[in-house]
Amino acid sequence: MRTLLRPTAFVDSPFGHDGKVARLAGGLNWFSAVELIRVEGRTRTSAELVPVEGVEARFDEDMQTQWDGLTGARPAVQLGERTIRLDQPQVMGIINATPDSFSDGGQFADSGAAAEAGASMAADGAAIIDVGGESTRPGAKAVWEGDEIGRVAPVIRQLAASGTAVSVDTRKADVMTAALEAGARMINDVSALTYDDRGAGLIAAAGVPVVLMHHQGAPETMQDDPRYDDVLVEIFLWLEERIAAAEDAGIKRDKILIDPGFGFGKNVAHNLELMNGLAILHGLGCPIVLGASRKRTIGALSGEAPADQRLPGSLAFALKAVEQGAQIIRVHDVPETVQALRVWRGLRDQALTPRV
Ligand code: 9MG
Repeated sequence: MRTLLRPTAFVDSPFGHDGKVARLAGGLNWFSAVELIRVEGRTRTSAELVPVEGVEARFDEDMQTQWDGLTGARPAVQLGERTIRLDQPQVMGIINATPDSFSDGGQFADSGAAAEAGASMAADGAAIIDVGGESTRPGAKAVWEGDEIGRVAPVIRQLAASGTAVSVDTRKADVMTAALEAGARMINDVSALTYDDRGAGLIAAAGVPVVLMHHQGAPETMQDDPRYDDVLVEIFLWLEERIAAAEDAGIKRDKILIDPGFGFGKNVAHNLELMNGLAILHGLGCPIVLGASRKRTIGALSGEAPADQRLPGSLAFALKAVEQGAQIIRVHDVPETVQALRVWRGLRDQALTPRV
């Protein structure tokens, strides 16, 4: 049996709450209560809501480690020359260099157009541009490595040459190698290094940050009736195992980012529960990346709005994610998201400014 810690009851500011609130992951959010979720195997057996004040007296070693993760500051991540601060939310812009539809962020005439779109996202305030050459939408088919490299490498080369911080969205070691050679300085692997067993070693050797994303099933079939006993608990435990596997392969913990994989083997109810409880993942001590932009759950909640009309829903999820302390938000619509997050940031800064 073990107990997982889910921060909740967020408060505007710590003023006047000495010892009764804690700061979430060194960011802009403070919480006043913790849900203690007792777990046997992968199943929740009970839950208890307790105030932050005095909670540490109840901790065993495992809970203390989670608490240190929940409340410790996240150091900046380094993408080559670029330092990305994680004490405030950042935006990762999506460039899909796929011959796919607009809904997946693709449909660029050529690599030059894709690189220009990426550069424009960076100018609009995206800290990182994530370049992918294989669609991982539900039902998508795998792409041959050679084709994927041909799609992403020229875009990455151009973007990196202009000084942009670039990550590559791929599951394949050969694509990772080609992308790093072209100038990518981060790997975003939706398989969390389960697809290609050569990935972990090469990432360790390159010393670049990696995003480990939760998923259930393969993209081809992942939306065929996904099931969980407890979505939050299972994602937490799964990511914990993937972090341990990455560390065993030589990847330094401070190079690991985690992502709950919104929509990857999850139905609408799973995605909503995940967003409401996202902050539990800070207990793993790694920065959180979250991508809900234009995803199907938004359509399901809005009369089946098509993907290119899901900006308002995407913004709602982006704001929810930063309320839960997510550090990096992966989006298609960069200027709109940057503006929404700047307004959110202004509100937080105001609440955190002491009155004299
Ligand atoms: C490639 N890709 C598509 N959706 C994603 C998500 O939610 N997170 C990350 N990290 N990558 C994604």
